[in-house]
Formats: sequence, C-alpha cells, structure tokens
Amino acid sequence: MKRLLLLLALTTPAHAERPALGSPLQQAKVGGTGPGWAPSQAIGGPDARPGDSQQAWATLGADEGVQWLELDYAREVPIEAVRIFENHNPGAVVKIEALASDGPVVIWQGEAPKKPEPHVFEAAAQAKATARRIRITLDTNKIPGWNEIDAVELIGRDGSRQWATSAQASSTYASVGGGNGPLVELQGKNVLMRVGGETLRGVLGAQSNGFVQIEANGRLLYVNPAQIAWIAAE
Ligand SMILES: [Ca+2]
Repeated sequence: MKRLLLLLALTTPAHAERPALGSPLQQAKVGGTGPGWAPSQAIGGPDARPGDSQQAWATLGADEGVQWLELDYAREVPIEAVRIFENHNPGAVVKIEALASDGPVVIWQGEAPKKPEPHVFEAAAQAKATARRIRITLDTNKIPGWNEIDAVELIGRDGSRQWATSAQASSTYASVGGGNGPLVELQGKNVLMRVGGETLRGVLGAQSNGFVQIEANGRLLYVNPAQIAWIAAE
C-alpha cells in the first residue's frame, strides 16, 4: 500500500488541486459540525434557520461584552470582502481583522447595519490584506440577545469565494451542553474525552469561566469546551 501511495504522489501533477488561474473557487455548501452553537457551526455554507439555531455559533452568554470568532480558509487570498451570515440578532459586529502571516490587519471597522434576521452583512475590505485566517469581533452588549453567526464567506480579489474550514471563538454556548451530550449531565462522572489531539480519561468537574475541569492522571486540567472533539461517559 505504501508503494502505491508513493507512486500516486509521484504521478500526480503538482498543479492538480489548483483551480485554473482566474477561475472562481467555490467550496461545497456543507454546513458546520460539532456540538450545537460551537464555533465549528460557522464552518461551511449557511445551514441555520432564521432565529436561534444550533447550526450557528453563539457566545456563552447573550450579552457578554467583546467576543470574537476566528475562521480559517483553505487558501490565502487578497481579501475583497467578508460576508457574515447572521441568523440571530444581527448588527453586533464592530471589527474584522485579516490575520496575515506578518500580523493582524484591520480590514473593516465601524457600525454594522441593524437589520431584521436573518441578514447577510457584506463588509467590503477597507484595507489591503492577504490572509487565510480572519477574526470577527462583536460587541455583544450592542444588540440584546445572542448574536449568532451561521457562516462566513471570504471573497478574494481574484474572484474566489470560500467557506471556512475551521473555527475557534472566545466563548461558546456549546459549553453548557449543545448537541453533543450536555456536559452538565456528565459532571462528577468518569469520562473519556478527546481534546487538542490528546485523549483524557478522568472525572469531569464543574464549569467555571467558560471552562470545564477534568481530573485526569492526577492533574487538574481546564478545558475549553469548544475544543472538545468528543466526550463520552465510561
Ligand atoms: Ca452553520
């Protein structure tokens, strides 16, 4: 099998996965994955219904001051615009940064339109930046209620359109038990969890400041629930 893979690697042209120059790159509109309201729900194309939806990212609390969502894309592009699919209480976005390899660049800052949900907020880049990662900052006190984001499309100056391939956030409502088995129900129980490429076995503790405690191998660890790939009672 190894020999076959090597052979394929040698015979596949280097440009095989690259789109033709100038052609629009559009990924399939597949919605997010993971626990309900997790940052990963903002991966892929829009799939949330208008209003509160588990298919969108939501912060831990409804009105929790400044919060952020970071999104990664497959390909680095000169950024033309960012389209934010706001399914619940739109208008809280205050800043968008391109996290370029040589540091963050503010590509949009201002007063986002306050529209009825759902709303697609298209922010045209106010500064030039080339990146494959962006950070969206929200002032969640600005618009009452949870300000949920379903999907974020990155538009390149080369005409490309991309959906996010991974995401992380300052906090998430998923930590109080979205979709993947309520964490509160597992408190005090022996669990097996996969987090940050490591498998932990131990007793799940209480949650504080958006983190869950786990006592594993004699260590007390604090885990960001958004980073838990899976968790199960033993
Ligand atoms: Ca979604």
